[in-house]
Amino acid sequence: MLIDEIKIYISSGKGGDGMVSFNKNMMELGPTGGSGGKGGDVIAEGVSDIGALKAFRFKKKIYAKDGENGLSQFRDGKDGEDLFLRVPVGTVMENLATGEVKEIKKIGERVLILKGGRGGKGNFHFRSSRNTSPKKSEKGKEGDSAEFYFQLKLIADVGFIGLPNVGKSSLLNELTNSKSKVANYAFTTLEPNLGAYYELIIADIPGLIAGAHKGRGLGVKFLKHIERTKTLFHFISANTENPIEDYNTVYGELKKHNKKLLEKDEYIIISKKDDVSKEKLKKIEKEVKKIGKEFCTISILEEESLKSIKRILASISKEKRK
Ligand SMILES: Nc1nc2c(ncn2[C@@H]2O[C@H](COP(=O)(O)OP(=O)(O)OP(=O)(O)O)[C@@H](O)[C@H]2O)c(=O)[nH]1
Ligand SMILES: [Mg+2]
Repeated sequence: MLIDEIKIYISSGKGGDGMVSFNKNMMELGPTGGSGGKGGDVIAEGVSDIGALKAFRFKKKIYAKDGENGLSQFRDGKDGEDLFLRVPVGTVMENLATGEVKEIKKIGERVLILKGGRGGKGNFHFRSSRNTSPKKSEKGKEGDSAEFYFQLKLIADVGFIGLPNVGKSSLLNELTNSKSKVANYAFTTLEPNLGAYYELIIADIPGLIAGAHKGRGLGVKFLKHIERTKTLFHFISANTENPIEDYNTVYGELKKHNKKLLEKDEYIIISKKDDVSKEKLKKIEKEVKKIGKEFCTISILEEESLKSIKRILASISKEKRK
């Protein structure tokens, strides 16, 4: 199961305390207390694995290492190691204590989540001409801690949407080296799959049905993943009885989930053209035309019709590069 949201308590490391100590050599009675090391930072790092949040599934709390205390003989404490959290690209991270929201947009991108506490100064740092043997040192600063909500919101260039069983995964597999499961029944795809078509990321979203926005079927869990998809390919099967109704069912779910979804560039893909007679196909195309959006008719069994999809993808690529 795709883990696409988690709540977790995170704490950065505490700074080490400064030391009070004096040179034991009677000839030179100076302060020698070293400073504490800095507490470890907590840093999120973007990875391509969309399932990476599952690593946190059973963790309730995570801590970066504390800095070590300063020692005598001018020895400073070691800094606490930084803690790296590997999260999928598209993860939005909210600090529930402050409301601050940060996100990871690129593979390899690093974002500071919580800064470690500063180390306290040892008494060596408090020497002066007036006070040559200070007994003062600082405590290390506490680390920061808060509960966080991490939510994966996929960033894809193209999202495949539609009712179940309309051939979304089949086309994804055809165009990319994704191995999305394909079968002749509803809800074959249980969680989004990503594929790369040259520089475009394509997301195949599980089938949507009426009531998805209220939690029917699987769709609602994934509607949020369409929010940050630039272009939608809206699939309608050529062997449907009522293409307009199919279209409106999915359109209605998008609208009820978030009206912004309707502002995306959208292409209608009439799939499985090989599965129906020429007459039926004509009729479907005539009806789909009434929706007033650009559409193309395909079969994954025909090289020629895949070319029309590839042309659309090429124009999206070109737009992206601009
Ligand atoms: N004849 C024909 N069958 C197709 C075509 N594309 C897909 N199919 C078949 O349609 C069925 C459903 O395909 P999927 O790709 O699993 O459909 P989906 O839209 O991903 O379905 P869900 O994951 O349930 O939402 C499978 O049996 C496919 O082999 C096509 O162009 N022509
Ligand atoms: Mg599928």
